[in-house]
Amino acid sequence: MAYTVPKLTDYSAAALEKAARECVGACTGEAAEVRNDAELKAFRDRWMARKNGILTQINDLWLKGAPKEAKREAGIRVNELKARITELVEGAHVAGSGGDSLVAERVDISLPGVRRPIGAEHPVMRTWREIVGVFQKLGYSVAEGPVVETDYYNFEALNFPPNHPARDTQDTLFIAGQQSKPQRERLLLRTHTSPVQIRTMEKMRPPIRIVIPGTVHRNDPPDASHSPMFHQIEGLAVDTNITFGDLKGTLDHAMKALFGSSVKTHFRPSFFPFTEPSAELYVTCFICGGSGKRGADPCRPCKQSGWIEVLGCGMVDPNVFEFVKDNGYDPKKVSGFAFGMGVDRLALLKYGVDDLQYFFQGDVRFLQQFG
Ligand code: 2U9
Repeated sequence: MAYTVPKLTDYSAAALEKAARECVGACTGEAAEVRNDAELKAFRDRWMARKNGILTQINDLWLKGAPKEAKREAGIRVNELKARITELVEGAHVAGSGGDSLVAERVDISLPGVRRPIGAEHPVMRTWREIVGVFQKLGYSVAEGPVVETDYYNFEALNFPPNHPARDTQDTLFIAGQQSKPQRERLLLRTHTSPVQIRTMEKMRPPIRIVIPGTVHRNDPPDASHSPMFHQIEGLAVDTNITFGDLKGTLDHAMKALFGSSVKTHFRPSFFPFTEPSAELYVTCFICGGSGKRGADPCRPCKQSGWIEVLGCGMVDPNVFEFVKDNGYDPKKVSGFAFGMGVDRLALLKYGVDDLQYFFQGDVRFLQQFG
C-alpha cells in the first residue's frame, strides 16, 4: 500500500520517532522501485512538491496540528525528517544507471581492459639524446643557454662583424622595436647554439669539452628540408695543443658510434666565420653503404655519390678567442676545435623520412611508426 501521511494524536518522543521511521522506510522503499526517468520524476514530485507533496503534508499535519506544548519537539523532529527525506529523494536514481547502487557498481571482469596508448620518444629527440650521449661518454659536459639572444653573442663574438656579408647566410628573425639600442644589444632568435659556447667560455676557464643541444630559428619558409625552427648540437673542445688531428679522431669515433662501426669519414674544406680552417664532414651513405645504388635503383639520400654530409667543423678562429681572452683563452696559449650539426636533418637520414615537416605536424599516424 502506498504510504500516506498519518494524522498524529500522540506527540510523545516515542510516537514521533515511530512515525518518522515509517516515513523514512516508505521513502527508501519507493526510491528503490524507480525504474525509469518518468518514475523518478513522479517519485520526486510525490515527496517534494510544494503543493501537497508528502513533506508539505507532514509540515501541515504534524507541525501545524501539534498542541502548543509539543510544537518545539515536533519542530525539531520534522526538520530532521525533512533533511533525511530530501537526502533520499536527491540521491535516488533510475536503477542500473549509476549512483551508489550495488547493481550499478558491479564490474564485468570478462570485458577487455582499457588500453592506454603508450607514447614514444619523438625521433628528433631520440637522435638528440643519442648524439649527446656519444659525447658525454667521451667526457663532454652539456651546456644550454637562451633562445632569445643579443646580436653580440649570436654574431659579433663569433667573428661576424656588423654588416659583414657572412651574416646573410643565416637569415635572422629579429625581435621588433630594438632600433633604439646599440646594435650589439639588439635581441634576436639565435640562429645557432654557438652563443652558448661564448657564454660558457666567459664562465669557465680552459680546458673545456662541451656539447650544446638546443632549438634555433631562421627566417626560412617551411618545406621538405627547411623549417623556421630546428635543432642543433654543437660541440667545443679547448685545451693546450688541440689539433685538427684531435678533431678528426673525435668526429670519426662519434660517427661510428652513431651510424655503425663500418662507416668511413671524409673531410672537405669549407668556410665558417668562427672556424679556421673549416671543413664539412661526410660519412659513407648508411643507406647504400657507399655504393650509390639501392639494388638496381640510384640511392636518393646520397644522390648516388656514396657520401652524405653530416656536419660542419673546424679549428676555433683566433679572432673568436680574442673575445674571451681575459678568461684564459689567449689564442697564443690555447687552441680548440668546434663542430655543429642539424639534429632534424640527421634524424631524417637515420630514419629514412623524406619530408622534414612530418617531424613538426604532430600527426599520430606518423609518430606511431617510432613506437
Ligand atoms: C664557437 C666556435 C666555433 C660551431 C660550428 C658548424 C661548423 C656548422 C652547421 C651545421 C648544420 C649549422 O645546423 S647547421 O645549419 N654548423 O657547420 N658549427 S663549426 O663552431 C663554433 C661554435 C662556437 C665559440
